Amino acid sequence: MDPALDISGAADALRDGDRRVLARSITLCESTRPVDRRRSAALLDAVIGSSGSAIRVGVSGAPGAGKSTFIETLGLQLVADGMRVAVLAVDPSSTRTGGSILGDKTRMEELSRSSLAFIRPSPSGGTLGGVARRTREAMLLCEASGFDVVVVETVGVGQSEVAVAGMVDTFVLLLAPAAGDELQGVKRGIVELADVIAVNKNDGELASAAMRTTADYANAAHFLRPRTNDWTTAVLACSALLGHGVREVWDAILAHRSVLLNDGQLGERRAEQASAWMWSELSDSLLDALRQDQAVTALLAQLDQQVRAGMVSPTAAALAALAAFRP
Ligand SMILES: Nc1nc2c(ncn2[C@@H]2O[C@H](COP(=O)(O)OP(=O)(O)O)[C@@H](O)[C@H]2O)c(=O)[nH]1
Ligand SMILES: [Mg+2]
Repeated sequence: MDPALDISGAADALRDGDRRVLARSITLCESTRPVDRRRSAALLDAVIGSSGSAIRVGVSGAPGAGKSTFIETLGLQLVADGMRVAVLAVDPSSTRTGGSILGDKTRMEELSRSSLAFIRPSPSGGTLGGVARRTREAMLLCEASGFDVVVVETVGVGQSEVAVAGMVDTFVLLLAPAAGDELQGVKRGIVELADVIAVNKNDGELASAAMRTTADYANAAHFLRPRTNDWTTAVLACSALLGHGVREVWDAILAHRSVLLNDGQLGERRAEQASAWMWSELSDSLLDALRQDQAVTALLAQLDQQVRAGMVSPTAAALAALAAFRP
């Protein structure tokens, strides 16, 4: 816990753009201790009215596709325009490596030196659900402290991409050029989530493969059913390394945003996301409470044995555990 962080003072400091308080507030949100959860909920509640104004962008793609490089190049272009850019990572795999990809200081070094940028790596440890929740909360905190753009980077593990698509306005899928005609190991469902597809590494020896991949996806885009009305998934080639085409990807993000804004789709999307967040928060909290109930956990240990032995059906066991739960 961070007892020195006074909640109403922190809310004011956040709105004044205090970076240290922003970092500490995110740390508070990462804590799973019940007392910290209540404090972070109070803080989020205090700043919710100042949130919501940022352009929320998700960037997904297989490891090595160039997401970090792309976000740094884009971020540098945006801060050069005077925009404030926050970068968050959703990387549940960082539990395995003990450090997140973004945490590696060789990444986004240049962007992190900008006074207009804020880069926050994924917390190590925790489930995807936990990491996703922390990222949503961090996003609100960044917005409250005045960031114009929040970019969320995710690693390519299917589920985290779905989680990120569920918290941003525009979801960008970043692909590396495919060798030959092989379609990449990107699941169709993920491609369908994409509002913008960017084929990266359109440079040097990879340029012709990048152009082929771009053409393949541009063809495929006509058969996709985009999540946004009146929008066809944009497919572009870029080189994050050289900075070519990155501005055009940003323009596509803005074009998608203006379609969303046109007829209230942005508000609808965000309302859906906020509602889904509440329900998942509720089910997580309920499960936590259930697991902390000693009578229930004792009963569940017995039931688990009986379920494994085929003596009790899983359905009956779950109902019995619920019936014993008296919070
Ligand atoms: N040729 C080329 N290499 C790139 C480009 N973007 C990234 N890379 C390289 O691809 C590797 C993975 O990049 P990184 O940004 O860490 O990918 P991430 O895992 O998706 O975040 C690094 O060696 C980068 O230098 C690009 O536009 N062109
Ligand atoms: Mg990365």
